[in-house]
Amino acid sequence: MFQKDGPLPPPGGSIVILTGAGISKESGLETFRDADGIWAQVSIEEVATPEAFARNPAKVHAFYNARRRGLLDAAVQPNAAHRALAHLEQAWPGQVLLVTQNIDDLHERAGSRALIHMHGEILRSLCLACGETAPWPDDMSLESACAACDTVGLMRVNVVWFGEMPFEMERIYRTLADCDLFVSIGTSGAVYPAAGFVQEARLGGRAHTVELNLEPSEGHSLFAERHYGPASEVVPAYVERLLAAVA
Ligand code: BV8
Repeated sequence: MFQKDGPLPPPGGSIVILTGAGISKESGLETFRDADGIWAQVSIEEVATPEAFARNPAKVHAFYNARRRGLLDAAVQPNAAHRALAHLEQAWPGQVLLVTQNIDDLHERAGSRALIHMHGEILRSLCLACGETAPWPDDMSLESACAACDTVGLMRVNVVWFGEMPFEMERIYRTLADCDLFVSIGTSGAVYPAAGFVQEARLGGRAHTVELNLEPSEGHSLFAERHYGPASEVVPAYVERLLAAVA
């Protein structure tokens, strides 16, 4: 009963979209919790917490250096799902805010502009000495120096680890409370606070909630409408239905 097409937002209505690793899978990037995912190869406690970085920074640098190089491989390109969301932002006669848990830059490369990287960006650095962030496409190590303050050995990748506060939460919660449509794409609904956004949207009282995923997420029962399949198929199809209503 939930797989059938649901109501559409009013033309000019506000849309909030949340994406996770599943939207980048068909671009060749690994997810986290699929059987062949990242957390099947290495544990969160070893590479994705501030304690892990304090304990063994070289191991954490190596983990992110490998993922950064993977992202910069010419074979990794935005797919039809990334492109459909960028098109929606341009063609929809209302606000579209894209909140991604992903630390890749595939949404930007597809053309999305109204975008929040709530878990940060693997292609940016953060200096623990002066707090500056900057583009960082290369490997990072304990020998890396900050371009702003020249300090060596206190550079980290500008991502949000477990136990750290995601970015722009105030703005995200405000936009969720006022939206007419909340769409969750390619996420297992395992990580908070992102996994709670569907509840925040529902509490706002107006939002229709849609899950577009390969399979039901942990929070699937909280969504009023659900469509399952590869993102490169279900996302363009859903965007087409939204835009047909305002053509
Ligand atoms: C915080 C950046 C508080 C780094 C990441 C118990 C209960 C509730 C919460 C907690 C708890 N214990 C601990 C917590 C808090 C913790 C948490 O939620 N832990 C979980 C494990 C229980 N959360 C935090 O620590 C967060 N911070 O709570 O701070 C706070 C309060 C005050 C002051 C200070 C702090 C921070 C969480 C952010 C951690 N960083 N990433 C990096 O990337 O290396 S999280 C990581 O998981 C990624 O960001 C990822 O995006 C995120 C979620 O994963 P998904 O994107 O959903 O990916 P996943 O593989 O899980 O799922 C993929 C989905 O795609 C699947 O459903 C699959 O079916 C689907 N799919 C696959 N292929 C396709 C597809 N869909 C479509 N098409 C396909 N082709």
